[in-house]
Amino acid sequence: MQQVVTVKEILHGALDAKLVRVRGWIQNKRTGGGIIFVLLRDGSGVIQCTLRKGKVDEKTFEEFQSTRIESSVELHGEVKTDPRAPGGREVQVDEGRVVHPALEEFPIAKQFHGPEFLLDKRHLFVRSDKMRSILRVRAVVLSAVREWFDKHDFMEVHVPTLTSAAVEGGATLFEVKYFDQKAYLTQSWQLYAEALIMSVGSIYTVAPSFRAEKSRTRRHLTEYWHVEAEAPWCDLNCIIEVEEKLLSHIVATLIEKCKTELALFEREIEDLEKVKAPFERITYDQAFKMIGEEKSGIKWGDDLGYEQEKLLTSEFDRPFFVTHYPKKAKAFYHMPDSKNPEVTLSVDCLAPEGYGEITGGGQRIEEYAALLARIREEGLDPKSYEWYLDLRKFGSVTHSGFGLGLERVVSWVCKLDHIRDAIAFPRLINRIYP
Ligand code: NSS
Repeated sequence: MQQVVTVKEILHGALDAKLVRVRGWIQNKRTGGGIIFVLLRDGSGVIQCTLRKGKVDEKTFEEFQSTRIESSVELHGEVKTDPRAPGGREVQVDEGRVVHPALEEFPIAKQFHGPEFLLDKRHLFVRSDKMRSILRVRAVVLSAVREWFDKHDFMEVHVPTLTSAAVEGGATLFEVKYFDQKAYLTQSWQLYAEALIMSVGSIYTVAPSFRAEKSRTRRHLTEYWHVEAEAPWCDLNCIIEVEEKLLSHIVATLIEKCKTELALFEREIEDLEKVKAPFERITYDQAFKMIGEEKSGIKWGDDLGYEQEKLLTSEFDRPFFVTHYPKKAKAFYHMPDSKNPEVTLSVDCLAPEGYGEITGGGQRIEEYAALLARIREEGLDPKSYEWYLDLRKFGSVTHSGFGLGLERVVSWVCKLDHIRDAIAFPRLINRIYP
């Protein structure tokens, strides 16, 4: 039997004039003049396959004529160069079979469907060119992340998803019943990471984080993928350098490996070529002035939300850092600036064109007494943070870290209108199906 080859191998390999067997799903189909044109999708790509009356037997021709799109099929034929075919090559079929015919009309047609309909049919919409391209961009971002960290001696480690205390404040905590105790879904690996750097040095993770975000926005999921890093002997400046080098590497990798996908989203390569370390840095104070107090709709000390970041980032054409956020706007563990203790050694990276925050992090409080005081000041229960406080008793050092929201990065590079499309099955305030 002829070995099965992938569409990618046919389109990019030396398979011209060869006999091949392919299998996949009928993405589209049209008939005319005794020929059926099948667009076959197999996961690696899409290729045109032609079934000619006379070249395939009568029964096969009729079977393919009546079968619906998204039926699974297997085809055998010869690879031919044809400039009219998408991708420049087609398979001229001599044998074929329908493996499982689609039992109903595929509900997602070419016509316009509203977002809620497409979310209800997400299990089928993931087959679209758009979703397949996004999933590939995600995968390439993550492989670039791992490549960069491995090369720079950050070790990948994993921590629990079920936790006993908040990292980023109680307002967005998901509570779960843990036998006869209360537990929470993790918001961030950070507190465990701070324990592990004293064992194995610089580290990173790729894991889901959970936020019970109660408002509907274009950039909040309730479950998202979090790339986080933590490093000992590293101050604010050091962690900013890690972030800008990592982000530059991610973008350079996308330019190299995702040209087709980026073109589909009309993301210009020139936009991405500007993303090179070092990135511009501004302080929260400067950002607040740039937006203008009146236009910002917030008071000094408030965190920058979506609206403020939209105003601010429309002035930029590449990512930049905002540093030194007020204590009030940030979680308890951020190190106050010794020059002005009202602000912290914190940093967010903001993507341009209105996208806003893609990373958040900074330098952590080192001293036991200072950390305990901040926990109390925030009205948190020191008992819940006993083990975390313990870390400051046994050889504390200057250390910093950050978290990068994978879907935020994908939304920005793919110019998506809404973060829900940056993940296969989004979890949103009003959606947990399918
Ligand atoms: O809350 S963060 O700003 N920071 C932390 O969780 C730190 N504990 C990370 C650290 O230092 N290890 O979240 C980090 C990033 C933020 O910049 C976003 O890109 C992303 O996580 N993020 C989200 N993405 C999607 N949906 C939601 N709801 C969300 N919340 C944060």
